[in-house]
Amino acid sequence: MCGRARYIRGDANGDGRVNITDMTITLAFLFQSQPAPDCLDQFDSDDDGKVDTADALRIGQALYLHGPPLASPFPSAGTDPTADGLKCEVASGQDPA
Ligand SMILES: [Ca+2]
Ligand SMILES: [Ca+2]
Ligand SMILES: [Ca+2]
Repeated sequence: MCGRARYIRGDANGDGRVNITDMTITLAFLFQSQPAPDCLDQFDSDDDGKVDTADALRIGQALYLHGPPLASPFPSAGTDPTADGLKCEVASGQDPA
């Protein structure tokens, strides 16, 4: 089901923090054909329903250039408030809570 899993926006590697590593992982996913994560919404930093280079830049803006914080769910985990085509599923065996 789309949008049901809990995640932190921008937290591409799912370690509970959003930092430069997540920028790197987002770019690696885009340009180095890294496998898609269970939750693509994590990569959608600007919440426009697409994953592209703007999402990696958006993390940098929020963290280092005093840009506005990322859209909800951030900085705490939650569900996507805006419906889009990105899949966000919790891997089997994982508790979404
Ligand atoms: Ca992270
Ligand atoms: Ca985006
Ligand atoms: Ca969304």
